[in-house]
Amino acid sequence: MTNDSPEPRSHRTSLALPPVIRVVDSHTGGEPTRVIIEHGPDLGEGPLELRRERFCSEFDHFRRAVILEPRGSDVLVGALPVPPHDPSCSLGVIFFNNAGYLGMCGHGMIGLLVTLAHLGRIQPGAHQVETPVGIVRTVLESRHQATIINVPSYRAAAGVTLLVEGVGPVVGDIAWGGNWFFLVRECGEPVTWENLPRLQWLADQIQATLDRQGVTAPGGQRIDHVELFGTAGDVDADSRNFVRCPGGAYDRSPCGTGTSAKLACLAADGTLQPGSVWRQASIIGSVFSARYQWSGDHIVPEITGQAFVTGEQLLRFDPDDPFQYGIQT
Ligand code: PYC
Repeated sequence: MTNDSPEPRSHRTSLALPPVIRVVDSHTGGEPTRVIIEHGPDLGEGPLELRRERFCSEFDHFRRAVILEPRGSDVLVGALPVPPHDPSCSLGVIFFNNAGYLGMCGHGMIGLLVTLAHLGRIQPGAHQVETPVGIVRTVLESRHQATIINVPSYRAAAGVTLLVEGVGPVVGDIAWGGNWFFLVRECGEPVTWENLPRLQWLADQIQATLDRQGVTAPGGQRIDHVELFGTAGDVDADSRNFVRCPGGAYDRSPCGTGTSAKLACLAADGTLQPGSVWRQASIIGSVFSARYQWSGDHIVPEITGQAFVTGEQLLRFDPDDPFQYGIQT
């Protein structure tokens, strides 16, 4: 380092990374997924929630190396396929991003299926996939299209008022769709591409307020996704959303788990009947088609979307590279 160079935001550790990791990248409605194909960490056996904890406690350097810049980005979601614990499943998967680990990931699941089909590892038809938050039934419908029958989803609280600094009262619902969401139906802002900076700012403020005021989901779990809704505008859809993900980036897709949480709210309000189609547009105009069925006091959401493979590569990790573990933010 020269005197005028800042301390690099590198991660100082002696933890080992393989020299190369093979990945396939795709996007689902604009939101990228990176599937680890070879040389991922060996998380051993056992329930997926325990293997996710092991990923976090023993291999978090792997997550950072694969997801953070310069090899990845804040928008990217990683998918590590693992052997299932539940014998009814053909596959398990753990999703991760720039901030940590996800319960489920709807766009990521569609990306995973399309990627595995691209590699010739699965054929069109039904595939049952285990995640740390439950089993997701899936149907690969074509080379690019899949439907996921998500984990049971529900609304935990309706009409929660947050006093957001610089904004005032913001009313939202708290719902589970495989991750926890704070959903704001009337956010007082146009939910349009042109208004992106303002939506990002508002969602940041809402997330900060949830954290500061200790507003949590049942059991004290952190609500780490914020979802703002508006009219669909010129897109053929019922609604358009802006979804802030846990690491601060916004979801380019309509967010599979966020759409599941939305369906749970619509079902609880009685404004969407079981089996009726809800078309959810994202802030960039991509659309998921969704419906639900009741199962006791939860709903079972069904989300259909399209994904496309964008690249296949070997990520390289050189021990001499100060940024082999990613640029720390
Ligand atoms: O599609 O469920 C989803 C998702 C979660 C975070 C990013 N995408």
